[in-house]
Amino acid sequence: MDYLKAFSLEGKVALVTGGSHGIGFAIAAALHQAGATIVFNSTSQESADAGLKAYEDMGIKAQGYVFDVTDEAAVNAMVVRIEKEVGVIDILVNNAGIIKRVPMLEMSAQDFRQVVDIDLNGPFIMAKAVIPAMIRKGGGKIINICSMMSELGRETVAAYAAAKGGLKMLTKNIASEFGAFNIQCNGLGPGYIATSQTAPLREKQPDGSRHPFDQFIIAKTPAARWGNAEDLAGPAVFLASPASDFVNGHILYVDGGILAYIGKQP
Ligand code: NAP
Ligand code: GCO
Repeated sequence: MDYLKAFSLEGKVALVTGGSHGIGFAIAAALHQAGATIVFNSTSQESADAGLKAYEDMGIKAQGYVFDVTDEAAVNAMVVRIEKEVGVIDILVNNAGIIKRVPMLEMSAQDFRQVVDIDLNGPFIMAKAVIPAMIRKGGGKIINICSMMSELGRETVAAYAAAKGGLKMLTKNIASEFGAFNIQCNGLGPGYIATSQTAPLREKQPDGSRHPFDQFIIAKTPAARWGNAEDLAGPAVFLASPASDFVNGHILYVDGGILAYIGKQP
């Protein structure tokens, strides 16, 4: 068997939600390099246009669509439109997500619901929309972007941890329910990655020193560095490709070793 060919995505259509920048963009760029046609969505035309420009600057002809992953009617309509304009979605990367860092006793139920809606209900709605055509086509790949918070908690991220913990179990359930249709659903669990989402945790202090949380993560990570979005590229290509056809319901943590390590003695 030509093992390298097993990583090819030639002829595949990949939809990456929230793919205009950050982790989604890096994953989409890697899937394109492996041969996939890239489709992504944003919450605004402005962000979609910025994403299209960024893809173009990399020589990638992507297709951008504007819709909210929590809006089931819009998602269903957009999936039909993408199938008409681009083709059946072979690979879905549920990347879109938000975080609200608020102490639990100060967090409103509305804010809690919004995080869970986008980070957990969104992936459910997206998967439900693409699975029927995957079944008709004979299979597909779903990659849910989980988190360290799929396994661990910390102060101020109750909603996010609940959502990402739920996303881990949704991943296992989709794998269980649709494995017989040659659909593999796995999770990617990034560690602490330097994107706009974590920028507040890395802000320099007024005296020019590193943010305390920045120092904490460096001490907690055997690799002694924050991850880059590009660190997720190879694992994403693996989970999107035939190379992982017998991998199902697995959460692949790409965390520099955080989950394995008690942390450096201060
Ligand atoms: P980011 O830069 O904030 O990007 C988030 C993306 O999600 C944006 O493109 C945004 O779209 C999109 N989005 C948000 N709400 C949406 C909605 N309702 N409908 C459609 N799209 C929506 O974050 P990131 O750091 O790249 O994170 C991407 C994913 O990785 C998230 O699920 C996050 O939880 C997860 N993650 C991040 C880290 C990390 O350390 N950064 C670690 C583990 C997991 P717009 O383009 O319209 O803004
Ligand atoms: C936080 C961070 C984390 C990362 C990521 C870790 O506030 O703790 O935002 O949640 O974003 O999810 O895997």
